Amino acid sequence: MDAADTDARTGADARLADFERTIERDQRIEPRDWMPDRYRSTMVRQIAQHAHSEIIGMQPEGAWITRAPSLRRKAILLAKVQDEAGHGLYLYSAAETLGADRPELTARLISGRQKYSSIFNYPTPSFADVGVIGWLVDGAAICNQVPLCRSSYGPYARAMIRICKEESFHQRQGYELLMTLMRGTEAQRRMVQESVDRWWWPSLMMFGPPDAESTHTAQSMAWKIKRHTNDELRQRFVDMTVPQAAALGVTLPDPDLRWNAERGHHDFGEVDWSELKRVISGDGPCNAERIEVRRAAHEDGAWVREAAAAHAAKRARREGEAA
Ligand code: BYC
Repeated sequence: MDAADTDARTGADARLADFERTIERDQRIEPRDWMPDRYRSTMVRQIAQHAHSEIIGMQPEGAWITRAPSLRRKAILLAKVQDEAGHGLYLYSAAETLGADRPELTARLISGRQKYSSIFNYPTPSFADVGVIGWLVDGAAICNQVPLCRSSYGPYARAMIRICKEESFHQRQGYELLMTLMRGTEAQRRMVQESVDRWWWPSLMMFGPPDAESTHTAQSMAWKIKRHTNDELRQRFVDMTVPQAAALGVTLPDPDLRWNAERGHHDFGEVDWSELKRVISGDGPCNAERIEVRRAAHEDGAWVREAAAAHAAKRARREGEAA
């Protein structure tokens, strides 16, 4: 090995040591810092999947905007769905700081090469679903995302702070809608219960496969991208939700759900992991429809992208002439 090789090796070792020290001290990795290729690709994978989830997640509730039962409910729902679009854009920007190309990420979503959350592949046949998504789905998202505010990649962690604040508001609006329905007629109470029955198990699946089957958790915990395992967060969500269900007066559809004083947590039944696998692999109730809507929206928006690019080129030409 000659002197140049030795220098290069020392430089690479020093960069890795720097990176590891930053993680160890709970400091943030920033876009211009050196990072291992696998850290970068893991971050792009997780942030892209998260961004796609926000954008696809606009569809199930968006379907109710034109049918919301009052002007007030319509305005609230419209604002919520717009927030999800904002979260998606924020997250795509965070992925761009890692060198990801946004059109390429969209192409990967549409062609099924990149995932989005399983939860958005379920239908929303009743207006109670709007409330239950706010309560359970946004509740699960908060449980998962609050620890991500301390994630080791700076732009992602900072994006998560604002996103979590908005998600908390979303969760409260869902709960408030459900409280209103539960104070209503017998038919409205039945509608809420029927919706809870459909969304409970898919909400538990949002946290990902059980720890023993999770491919990325160990490495992502070591890099402090994830601060808790999938099963830890799932348990936290169950513990948090049980008293809320009791206050609402709904039953969670799990005969095995009970307080375990010894563990200090609720025990709960086994999630149907084969269903999660099926939905993730594209065979859920609405996968094809969700992607088709996204593909059509992307094609319909082509003229906007072309116009923006033409405008930017014209401006650059003018500035070039003026210089
Ligand atoms: N659905 O090794 P694992 C929202 C994939 S949006 C689909 O445990 P990881 C909201 C996983 O990607 C909710 N895929 O992975 C928006 C991996 O596949 P690849 C989205 C899933 O990354 C609008 C494989 O399975 N939230 O909040 O360590 C309205 C193995 O899993 C799912 C986020 O994205 C799933 N449920 O942990 C309301 C949060 N679970 O990539 C709400 C950020 C797992 O190897 N993401 N997979 O092909 C995370 O915290 C983590 O990525 C996960 C998975 C906990 C989701």
